[in-house]
Amino acid sequence: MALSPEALQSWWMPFTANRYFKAHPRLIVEAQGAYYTLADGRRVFDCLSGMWCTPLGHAHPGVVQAVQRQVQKLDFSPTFQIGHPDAFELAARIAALAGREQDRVFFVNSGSEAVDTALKVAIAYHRARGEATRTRLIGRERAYHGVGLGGLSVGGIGANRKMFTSLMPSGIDHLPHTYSPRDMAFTRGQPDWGKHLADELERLVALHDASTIAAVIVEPVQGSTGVIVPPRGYLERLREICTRHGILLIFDEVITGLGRLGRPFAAQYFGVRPDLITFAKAITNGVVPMGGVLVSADIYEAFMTGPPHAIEFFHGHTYSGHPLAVAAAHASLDALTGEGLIERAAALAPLLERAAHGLRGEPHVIDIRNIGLTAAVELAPYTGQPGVVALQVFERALSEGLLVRYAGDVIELAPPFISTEQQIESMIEALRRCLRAVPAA
Ligand code: PXG
Repeated sequence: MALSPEALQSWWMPFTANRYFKAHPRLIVEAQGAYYTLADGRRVFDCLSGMWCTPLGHAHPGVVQAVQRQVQKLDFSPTFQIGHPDAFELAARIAALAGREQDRVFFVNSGSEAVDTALKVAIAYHRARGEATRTRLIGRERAYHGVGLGGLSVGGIGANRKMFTSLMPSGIDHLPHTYSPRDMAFTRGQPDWGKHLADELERLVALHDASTIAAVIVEPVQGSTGVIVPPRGYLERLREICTRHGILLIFDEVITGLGRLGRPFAAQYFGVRPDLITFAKAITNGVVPMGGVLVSADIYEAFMTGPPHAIEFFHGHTYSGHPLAVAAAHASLDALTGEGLIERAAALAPLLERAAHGLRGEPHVIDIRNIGLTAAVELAPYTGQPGVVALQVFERALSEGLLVRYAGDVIELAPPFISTEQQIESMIEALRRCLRAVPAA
């Protein structure tokens, strides 16, 4: 099935080179397990689990049935001043999985909404406690926190930000990113170099004064800018500094949440306890949009003042806690926990590490990074043409039976947790063939 150029005209596609795409369309028509079927009938292995959101693979029978049943039973329920039972149970379940039973969970519909919600909670929390001067937010270079105005502001990707500076709140600052190829290229897991970069937060505290700072937000592993793994001791140090100065620490776990590192949340993997955790994507296996924020109980309690009939937090979305998303999330958690898939991700991680690092020395490759069940292969850009070598690998990969994702000149890999050892090895061998096939310049 091919669509005519006219048929492709109307959809202005997100984060896509629309003109190039419409001249070279690539269409997916079906998905099953770890594979997509393209419009021309080719089957391709899903190297990034959708966009980090389908660890169970596609069309998981438990999730499919749960959504089908739910749409017949309760297709929509308002959630302002009324609720439906399964959403309460889901919130408790997520908190328990995170080892944070006392936490509260605020449901939203995407990672971007989760981030903006977490930032609003942080600012409102300080105000509720009488520290209304704490409004400054600190993000990090190279961070991706979605496309909401809060997430853009704390984000650190210039191309995403530059058009919209007039819309961003003032009072934002950024920590340096932690990627230094000179000091960490080809590291397996966490680099030993770079813990000292957390001390930059002390510098920002000295500059702005702690009394003006509400929160620091970081992705424990920076995902969409190419799997940048935190240096050993770095997240721990950020936690210490935040605690010392009464600053909230937010982990944006939209990518790392629900098992990617082989533990339910990266906070557990690193043994660091942030005050708030955002999640999205894998919570419903990508089947129905959902996101959320885990909020520690003391933060929630700070809002619970005023008369009991008064709304405590003026925030929410029509689709917060949507019944279909809740059903998909319960079924996804049933599969993740019942089928031991988080443990499986942990068990596959060393294999992915070994296989991915086996690409060292292949053409174009200037770095390989990995942690949990994710890895990245960074390629030397063609002179003056950023992104073009990765685009060529991406296109070549489709004919080698792989759907890879690239950002800049980094190939990101995050296979589904249901992958077999054989599939992961084949994915890397196919990628090796692509690297060899793509011309040098
Ligand atoms: N925070 C983080 C850490 C993310 O990675 C978002 C927020 C925004 O989520 P929504 O649901 O609003 O898109 C993200 C999204 C990639 C890739 O190729 C990564 C994302 C989205 C699409 C592609 O790595 N991350």
